[in-house]
Amino acid sequence: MHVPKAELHLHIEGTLEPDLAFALAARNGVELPYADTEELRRAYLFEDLQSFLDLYYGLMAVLHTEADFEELADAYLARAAQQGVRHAEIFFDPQAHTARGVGIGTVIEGLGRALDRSVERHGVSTRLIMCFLRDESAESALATLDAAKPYLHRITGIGLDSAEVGHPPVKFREVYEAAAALGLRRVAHAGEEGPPEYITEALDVLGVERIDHGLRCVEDPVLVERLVRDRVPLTLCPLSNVRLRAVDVLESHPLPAMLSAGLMCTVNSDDPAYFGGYVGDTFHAVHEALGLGPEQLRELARNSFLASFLEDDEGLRERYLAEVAAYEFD
Ligand code: ES4
Ligand code: ZN
Repeated sequence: MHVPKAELHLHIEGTLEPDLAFALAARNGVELPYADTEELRRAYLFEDLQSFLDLYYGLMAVLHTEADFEELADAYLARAAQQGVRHAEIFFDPQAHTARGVGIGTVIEGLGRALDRSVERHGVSTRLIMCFLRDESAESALATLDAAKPYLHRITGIGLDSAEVGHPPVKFREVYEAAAALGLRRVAHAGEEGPPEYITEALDVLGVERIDHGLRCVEDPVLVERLVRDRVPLTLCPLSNVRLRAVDVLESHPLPAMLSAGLMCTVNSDDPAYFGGYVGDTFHAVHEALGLGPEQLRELARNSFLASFLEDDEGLRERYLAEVAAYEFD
């Protein structure tokens, strides 16, 4: 579905398509534990978040050079443009690479090379959000923030991802305070598999401006009331929720009820190479499975630009919003 939209919840490592993974494996002399792309695709039967993460971190072994990261990001931006994405705020996981001996500069400069040419090549504006792995220590997150200091001109904000349960937001209070002092914007995954309390804690303790996922807020009416009142954006990822079994089937996703409740929802693809669709496909899927019509799809698209970190270019935001308003659904 081509309505102009911003993608706000997208892990660049989750855009690694099997074809590119095998090409990079060959180029870098990495042996993958799958015979071919078919066998790899057959491994995409996830039980939960952790079973996905095991495969996701494993496949990253093919990413080594700046050129690899550039190619990964450029391939995503090309696909995103085809799906109506005008603006992308892209997550990356530096610790998943530095733990394998790949320098943080290689990661950021490689991604940065693709992002620098994105407007000209693909018509997609971009921002970069550096995520910390919440199943690693707070000290590791602080060291990562420190290592990123030479590259902060490329980074708009920080996020928190990976295995959620047992790793509450408060664990990262210090690194979020340090990032805020550096002028970085703050988001965090919360309420994907973790309880609604993690959403409250991300807001109160980490000072986040958006909640990534936030799905489980629906279990707490008082929290929903707060999120509605404060217009806290939620970056929902319905196809991810189905694949990782947060919901049984797409038809039972609470998105329509969340919109009706007045929550500021956006829809996003999360890890599109793994979860069966990019964000245009996701818009199409929620239209088909949940019966969302033009009015709601336009609201989702509008929310995506309202929630994006475009404060440094309000003219661009206005242009995007005008495009959404003028779009004709067929
Ligand atoms: C992720 Cl779906 C999801 N949840 C948490 N962390 C992640 N990293 C990549 N995809
Ligand atoms: Zn995510």
